[in-house]
Amino acid sequence: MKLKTYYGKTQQEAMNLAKEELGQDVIMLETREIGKDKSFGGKQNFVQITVAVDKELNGYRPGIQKIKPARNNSLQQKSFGEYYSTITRDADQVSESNPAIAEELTFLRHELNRLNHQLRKLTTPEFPEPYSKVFEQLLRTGISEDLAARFVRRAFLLMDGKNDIAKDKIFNTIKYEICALFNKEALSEKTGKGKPRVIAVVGPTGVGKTTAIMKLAVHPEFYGKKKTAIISTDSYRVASAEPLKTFSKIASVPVISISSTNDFVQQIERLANYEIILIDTPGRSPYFPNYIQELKSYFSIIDSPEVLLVLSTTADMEDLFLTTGMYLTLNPTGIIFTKVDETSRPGKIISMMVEVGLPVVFFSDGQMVPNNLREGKGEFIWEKFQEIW
Ligand SMILES: Nc1nc2c(ncn2[C@@H]2O[C@H](COP(=O)(O)OP(=O)(O)OP(=O)(O)O)[C@@H](O)[C@H]2O)c(=O)[nH]1
Ligand SMILES: [Mg+2]
Repeated sequence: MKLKTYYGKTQQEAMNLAKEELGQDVIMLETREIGKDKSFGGKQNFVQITVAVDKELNGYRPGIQKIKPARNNSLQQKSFGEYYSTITRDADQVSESNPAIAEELTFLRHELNRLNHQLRKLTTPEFPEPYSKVFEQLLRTGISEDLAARFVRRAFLLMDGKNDIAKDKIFNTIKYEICALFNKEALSEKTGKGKPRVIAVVGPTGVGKTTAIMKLAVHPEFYGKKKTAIISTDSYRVASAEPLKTFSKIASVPVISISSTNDFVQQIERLANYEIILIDTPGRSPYFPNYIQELKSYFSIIDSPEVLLVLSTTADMEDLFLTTGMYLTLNPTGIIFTKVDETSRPGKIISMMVEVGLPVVFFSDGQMVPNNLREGKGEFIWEKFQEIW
C-alpha cells in the first residue's frame, strides 16, 4: 500500500495536491491540523493529510466527507481548548459574576449538543471489518467518537491497511497507545531541600476530595509510610471537619483546620518537619463568588504547590469539560478520577486526558479507605474496558 502525506492551508488544498500527483482515486486516511509551525512561516495553521491509493486498500473506501474534518471546520466538535478559552476570557471576573457565567454555560451546552448532533451525522467513519467491530467496542466504553476513530485509524495504518487481522491484534495496538498516554510523570518528587511536599486537592462538591486525601495519607503505596499531615481549609460548613477528625484519631495523622491565609502560613511553618502536607479544600461550585480566587490566595503562599483536580467519573463529558475549565486557572498538576466503580463509561477518562492534557495521577474506585485507591495507570482502565466487553 502506498501512503503519502500532503500539506495545505486547508484540507481541500492538501487533497488537490494529492490528487494532482496520485490521481482521482486517492483516499484520505487521516487529517490533522498543524500549529503555527516555523517551517511553514510561523503565521498560519496548516492541515496535514495522509492519503493512500484506492486499489491497494482491500476495498476500504472511507469517503472523504466521512473523515474527521480539519480543526478549523465550523462543524468540528468543540474542543476542550475552545471551551477553556471561552471560560477564561474573563478569568478574573468569572467567580464574581454568576449570572453571566450561567448564561454562558447554558449557551455552551446548547452549542455543544447541536454541534455533536451535526458532527455525528458527518463524521461517523465506515471502517472495514474487523476495524469496525473494534470501533464499536471502543464507543461502548464511553471514549468519544472522534478519539475512538483516531485510535482505529492509527491501528489501520500500523497494520498496513490489511483486513485479515485478528481483532485482538488491533486491540493490543490500541491498548499500547492508551497506556502510553498515562506514562507522563505526574507528581514531581521535587521539593525544596528539607521542605515538605505540599499537595492540595480541589474539585467540585462531593466528588471525593476528603476521601481521597484520607486514602493518600495512609495508603502504604502512597504517603502511608511518610510523615504526613492534613490541613483542611474547609471551615465554613457545619460539621465538615468531622470525618477528618475521626480519621485523625483512628489513623494518627494530624488534621488541622484553618480559616484564614494567616492561619495557613503559621501552620505550614509549624509542619516544616513533615514530609507530606495534604490540603483539603471545601466542596463548592466553582461558580461560587470568590471561590477560585480564595483558593488561589492560599496556594500563592506555598512555594510550588502540586494541585490535584478531583473529578468524578460519574459526571458527563460536558460537565467534566466545563468544571475542568474553571479549575484550570489554579494550574492543576494532575487529575484524580474518583467513583470509577460507579461508571459504565470509563472511556471518558481517556477522552478527558487527551483533551485537557493533564496526567491522571490516581484513580479512586470505591469508598474504602485506603484500599480503593490506585495509581493512574492505563492498564487499570483497560481492565475496566474488559468488564464492559
Ligand atoms: N463509590 C464511590 N464513592 C466514593 C468514592 N470516593 C468517595 N466516595 C463517596 O463520595 C461521598 C463524598 O465523598 P467526600 O470525600 O466527602 O467528597 P468531597 O469532595 O470531600 O465532598 P465535599 O467536601 O462536600 O465537596 C462519600 O460518601 C464517599 O464515601 C469512590 O471512588 N467511589
Ligand atoms: Mg470534603
